[in-house]
Amino acid sequence: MMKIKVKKKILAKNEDFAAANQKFFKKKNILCINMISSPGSGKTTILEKTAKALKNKINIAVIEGDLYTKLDAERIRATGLEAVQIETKGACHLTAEQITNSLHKFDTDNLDIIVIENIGNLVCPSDFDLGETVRVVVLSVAEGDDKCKKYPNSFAQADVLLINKTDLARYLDFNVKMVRKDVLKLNKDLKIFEISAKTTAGMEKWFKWLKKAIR
Ligand SMILES: Nc1nc2c(ncn2[C@@H]2O[C@H](COP(=O)(O)OP(=O)(O)OP(=O)(O)O)[C@@H](O)[C@H]2O)c(=O)[nH]1
Ligand SMILES: [Mg+2]
Repeated sequence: MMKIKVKKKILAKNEDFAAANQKFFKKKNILCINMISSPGSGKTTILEKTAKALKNKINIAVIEGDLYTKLDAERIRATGLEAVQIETKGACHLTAEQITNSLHKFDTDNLDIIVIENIGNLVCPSDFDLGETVRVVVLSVAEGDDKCKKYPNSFAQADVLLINKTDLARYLDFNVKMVRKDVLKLNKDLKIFEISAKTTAGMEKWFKWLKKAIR
C-alpha cells in the first residue's frame, strides 16, 4: 500500500513537469521524440544515420539517457549534432524533470526536433511521460518476435515502431508479419517502418515521416 502511494506521488510530480515540457515544445514549435527500446536495439545508430541524412535540412538536438557513461552523447556529437547526456546512476528511466533541466543547454529558438533517447529498457520508461510530442519504439529483429506480446505497454503507447536490423533477418526466425499483426492489435494507429540502421535500407520512409511531422 505504502509503495503504491509513493509511486502515485512520483508519477504525479512527473506529470507536472511533463505538462510544462509539452507546453514549452508547443510554444517553440519543436517536435520532441521520446525513443524507447530495450538495450542495444540500435537507437543511437538510428540517430547517427538520421543526423547524417537530415542535419543540413533540419535542426536536431539529442538528449541521451543512460545509467552510466557519456558514450552515446559523444557518438551523436561526432555527427555534428548537439547532444546532452543524462546519467541516471542506476535509474531505469528518464523523468520529465530531467528533461526540463536539460532544455536550457540548447538554443531552442532554432530547433526543429529534440530527440530523447531513453534508457534501454522496454518496461520502466513507458510509465513516465516526458511531455514529448511523439513516442517512437524500436524493436530489433535480434530480440525476438514475441517482445510486443511480453512488453505491450511500450508498443501500445507509441506513435511509431521502427523494426531495426532487418539486414540480420535472414539469420533469425523473426516473423515480421506476426509482429505487425500483434502491434496493430495493441495500437491500430501505429506507424511501422522496417529499417536497417547499418545499411540504411528502408530509412528513407522514416526520414520522410520526420520531415512531414515537423510541418
Ligand atoms: N546488423 C546490424 N547491427 C546494428 C543495426 N543497428 C545497430 N546495430 C548494432 O547494434 C549494436 C547496438 O547499437 P546501438 O545503436 O548502440 O543501440 P542502442 O539501442 O543505442 O543501445 P543502448 O543505448 O545501450 O540501449 C551496435 O553494435 C550497432 O552497430 C542494424 O541495423 N543492423
Ligand atoms: Mg544508445
